[in-house]
Amino acid sequence: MNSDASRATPDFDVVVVGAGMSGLYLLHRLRGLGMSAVAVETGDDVGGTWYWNRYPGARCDIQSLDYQFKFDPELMKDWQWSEKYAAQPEILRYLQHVAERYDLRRDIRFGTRVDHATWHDDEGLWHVHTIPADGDGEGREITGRYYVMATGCLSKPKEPDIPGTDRFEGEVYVTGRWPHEKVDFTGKRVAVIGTGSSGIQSIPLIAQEASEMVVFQRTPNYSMPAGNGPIPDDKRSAVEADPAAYHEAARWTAVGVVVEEPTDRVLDVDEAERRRRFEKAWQMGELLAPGQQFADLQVDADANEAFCEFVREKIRETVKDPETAELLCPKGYPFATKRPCLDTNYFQTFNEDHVRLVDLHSQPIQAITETGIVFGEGDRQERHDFDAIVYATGFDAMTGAIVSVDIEGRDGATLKEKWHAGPQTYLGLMTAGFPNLFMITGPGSPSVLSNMVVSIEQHVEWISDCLSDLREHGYTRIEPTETAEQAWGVHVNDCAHITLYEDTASWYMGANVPGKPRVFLPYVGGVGTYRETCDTVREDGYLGFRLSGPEGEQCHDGVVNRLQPDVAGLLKMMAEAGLPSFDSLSAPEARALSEQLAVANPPGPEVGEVRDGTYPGAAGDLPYRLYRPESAGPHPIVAYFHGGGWVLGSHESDDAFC
Ligand code: NA7
Repeated sequence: MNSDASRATPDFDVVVVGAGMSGLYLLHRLRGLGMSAVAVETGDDVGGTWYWNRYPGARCDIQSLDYQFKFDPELMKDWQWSEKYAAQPEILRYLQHVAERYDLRRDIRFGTRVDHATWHDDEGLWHVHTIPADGDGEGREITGRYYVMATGCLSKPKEPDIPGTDRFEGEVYVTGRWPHEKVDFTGKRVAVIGTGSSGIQSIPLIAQEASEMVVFQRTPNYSMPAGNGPIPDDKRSAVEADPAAYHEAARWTAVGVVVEEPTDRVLDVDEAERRRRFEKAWQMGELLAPGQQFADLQVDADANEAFCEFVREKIRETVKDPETAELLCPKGYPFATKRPCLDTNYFQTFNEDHVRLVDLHSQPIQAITETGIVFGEGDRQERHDFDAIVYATGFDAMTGAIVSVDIEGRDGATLKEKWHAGPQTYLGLMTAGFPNLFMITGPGSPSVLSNMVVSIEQHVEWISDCLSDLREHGYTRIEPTETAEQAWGVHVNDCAHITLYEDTASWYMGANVPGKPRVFLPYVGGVGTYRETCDTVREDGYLGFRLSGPEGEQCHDGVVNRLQPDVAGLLKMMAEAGLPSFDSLSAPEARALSEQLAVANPPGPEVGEVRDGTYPGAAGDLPYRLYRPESAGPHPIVAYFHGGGWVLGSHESDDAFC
């Protein structure tokens, strides 16, 4: 490391990209630490997601009281939310209020885009090149010791991937780049392409104005009624009883919202009880409601399918035309492995005479023309003229906004090249080879699988604490080690492997963008566990990071998460239940405890035959148990060896699994 590094004087301690929630809070924190910072923002005001997504019906789908900053109790006191799920204009007003309350706009360069950013290793500084967002005017360069991408996870709309999009001569709208003035669809023939959250929220409202609407659906989505309205009493009283305790509890939950965490499994309860709970979840109007009824929806395909079928029944009950209802029923992928939605009258909209659903699997779009859309093949080909086309086709999620800026790290390596097969990060916060570059809610962190505000606050606080620590100890550079980064990647994948997520073509997997590598992008281990991990890294002398500065260098290399996630989960549960840890027991005691725990295991599925026997081994007879399916053989054989040595349990304790 070059000791000149710290001596070069940057324009700012920190250059931040983005003035959405992350950028705003980061500016506030850095100011509190006495660090100089500037944020560069393409939009002409603050708000990020809530600045751009102004389409009709845009609103949060985590309850407003949870979807707000908690870092300042005074801020919480002086803002009253009007609805259970606040609409975009209200959330934008809130973020404008935050900007005003903390006088943040003076540190933001609006209407400015970062074009490229280059790390100068000799100076230990980032050179950030900006251009006017409208392309009109000179580029400028800002230098900063630290560079933070606060660019949001769903901020770069997906490039159009339908032939002819630029030919259409009518009105064109993209949900993620909606005009600032109201769009009037009255009396117009409108096409909406895409049925993710943005489509599902906007379709019912656009349909109220349009004379004719055609919805082009590629994948039907699981959506539940939002039940929007005034703030529910139970939520208000839970928060108001002790706001500090409520929000502190949320920070340690799996998703960043205080919810009940059940232990029951779907198929362990009888049909009537299952339906009662599914119905309760449906009526709650919350994305997290199904997971508050049962513990295994995200890990057991049969359990998940039971809930999927319940949702399909609801759709069939709601949509009058059976053919349309069937097309709207999501099939072939588990609930919540694509982002599920909350809606207001989405399925009901298809009962309107002027609304039609086109299933793109049976009638794919052939081309967009000057006047409309040609879809279907052969004798099912149709040509339909429209006055307006709305693209609700989603985003290049989690990595799109980061790699759309040319970021060049040490030795001329670019982030785009480094991430060509998928993002590699340590904790979703930093990436090796790019010193002093931070990401807020980056890939490999809980981000989109959580209440974003809780995750944003956690990242902003970790990064600002880190910068403060570096300053205090005279360090001017920080970078993760290859070892730590690689191990974190393995851990992120290990966690994803025990869920149902990876089998679904979703934007969580990068599958919505042609050519994007199929990698599970967020961290599914949970917000609380992740927070604990980040805290451990810091307390452990920045484990897995290399720090350096004029006074020297420190590298506490290592791996923060060595255990398989399911093993870690079991050990955590045991600790929470007050059980002794295995390493404190003798082998017979540990075996006895293991047998005792196995008693609580539910029975396995019915099989044709279970037979016990013994098999001659070198050291005497070995017991075996044979499970034979009921169907006629010959069957493939799976041998499950319950190993020797220091092994807990036996074939009996793993009976359900076998
Ligand atoms: P999403 O959830 O990515 O939804 C995009 C929708 O557009 C989805 O139904 C896509 O189908 C569809 N799509 C994308 N490209 C095409 C093409 N080429 N042709 C037809 N249909 C297409 O984005 P949203 O903006 O709705 O929501 C993003 C998040 O914002 C949301 O999850 C919440 O977190 C808030 P697909 O499913 O890929 O087959």
